[in-house]
Amino acid sequence: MTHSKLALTWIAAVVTAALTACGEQKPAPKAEAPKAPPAPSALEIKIGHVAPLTGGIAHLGKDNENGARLAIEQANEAKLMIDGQAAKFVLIAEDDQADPKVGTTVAQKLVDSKVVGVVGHLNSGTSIPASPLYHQAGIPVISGSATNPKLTEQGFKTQFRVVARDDQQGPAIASFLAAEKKPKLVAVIDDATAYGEGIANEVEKTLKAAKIKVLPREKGTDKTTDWKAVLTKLKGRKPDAVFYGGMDATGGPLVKQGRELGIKAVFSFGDGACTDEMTKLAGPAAEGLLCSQAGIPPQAASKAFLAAYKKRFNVDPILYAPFTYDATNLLIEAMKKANSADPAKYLAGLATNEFAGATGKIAFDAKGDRKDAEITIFTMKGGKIEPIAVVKGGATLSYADFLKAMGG
Ligand code: ABU
Repeated sequence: MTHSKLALTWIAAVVTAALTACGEQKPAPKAEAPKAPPAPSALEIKIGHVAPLTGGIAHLGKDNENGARLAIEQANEAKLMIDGQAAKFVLIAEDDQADPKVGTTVAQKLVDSKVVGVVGHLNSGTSIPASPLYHQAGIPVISGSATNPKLTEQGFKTQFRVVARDDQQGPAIASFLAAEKKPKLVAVIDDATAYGEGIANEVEKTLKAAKIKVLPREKGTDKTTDWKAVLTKLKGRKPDAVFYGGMDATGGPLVKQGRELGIKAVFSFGDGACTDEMTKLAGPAAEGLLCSQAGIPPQAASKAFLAAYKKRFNVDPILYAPFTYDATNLLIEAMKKANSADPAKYLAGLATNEFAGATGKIAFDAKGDRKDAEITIFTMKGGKIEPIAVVKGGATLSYADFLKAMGG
C-alpha cells in the first residue's frame, strides 16, 4: 500500500470512528421543571356550635353563631397546619331551641358526629344538662353566654365559659340599682329558667343584704308575653323598682305592659334582656331601663373583630358574638399549640393558656371560669342601650374611665 493510500485509510477510519461515537452519544438530558411538593393531606376538624336558632331568642342564637363562624372562616383562610396536615375547620351549627331536652339531644348528636370541641350552648338551661355528655366524651366546651354558676361548679374539666357568672352579675346590677336609684321596695320576677331564676336569686340576696325590701317572687316562663296579671298584682304594691330575670323576648313585653298599666318603677334586667331588641319590643317604654351584660360591651371589642364581623354579616354584633368568636379561637389556638386536634392532647393547654382575644385577655381559673371578667351596666337612651359603668374586680368605673384604662 502506498503512503497516500495508507493516509486515506487512516483518515476514513478516524472519521468513521468519530461519526460512530457521535451517533452513540446520548442527547444531554433536558432540564426538568421543579416538581411541586406533594399537597399535605387535609385534616377535617369539626367544631360544634349550639344556640337557639328558632323561637323568641333566635336573634341572639344567630349572633352567637356568627361569632363562631367568623373565627372558623378566618382560621381556614390562615391555612393552618396541625400535626403536618392542612387543617380544615368545619362548623357544625345546631339549634337547641333554648329547650333543655333538645339541648341534650343535640349535644349527643355532636358527640356522635365526632366534634373535637363545642362553643355553646347559649342558655344556662341547656348548657348545664348538656355538660355531662361532653364531659363523658372528653370534649371541651366553652360557652360565650351561659352565666349560671352551676355550669362550672360541677367539677367537669371539659367545661369553660368566657363571660362572668350570675353570682358576679346579679350583685353588680343590684348594687348599681341600689346606689343610683335608692329603691325602698323592689319587685323581682323571673322566667323559671336556670338563668332567670338564678340571677333573680342573686339580685334578691344583694338587695336584702342592703336592707332593701323585696316583694314575694313573681314568676312567668321563657315564653310568657302576657304579663298583665303579674303586673296588675304588683301595681297595687307600688314598687320603686322591678328586676326581671329573663330574656329580651319576654322582658320587652313586660316593660311595655308595665308602663301601659301605669307602673312608674325603674325596670332593670340582666344580660338576657340587655339588648336593643328591648326597644323593638317595648318602644319608648324601654327608655331609662337599667341592665347588665356579663362582659365588656360588644362595641368595646377589638376594632379588627368589629370590622370583620360587619364586613362578613353586614350587621353589628348584638350581645355575645365577640365572646363566641373568642371561645372558638381559644379552641383553635389550643389545637395549634398542642399541634393536635385530639381533645385528650389539647385540653390541658386550653385550661392554662393565656389568650389575647377580641374581648381582652382571657385566662381560666381552676373551675373553667374567666379570670377577672368584667360586667357592664347599661341604660336605654334614644332606643339604644348605652354603657354607663363597668364593674371589674369589685371596683366600679364609669364607662369613660374604663375606656381610658383600656387605652381607648
Ligand atoms: N346569660 C344570659 C343568657 C344565657 C343564659 O341562660 O345564661
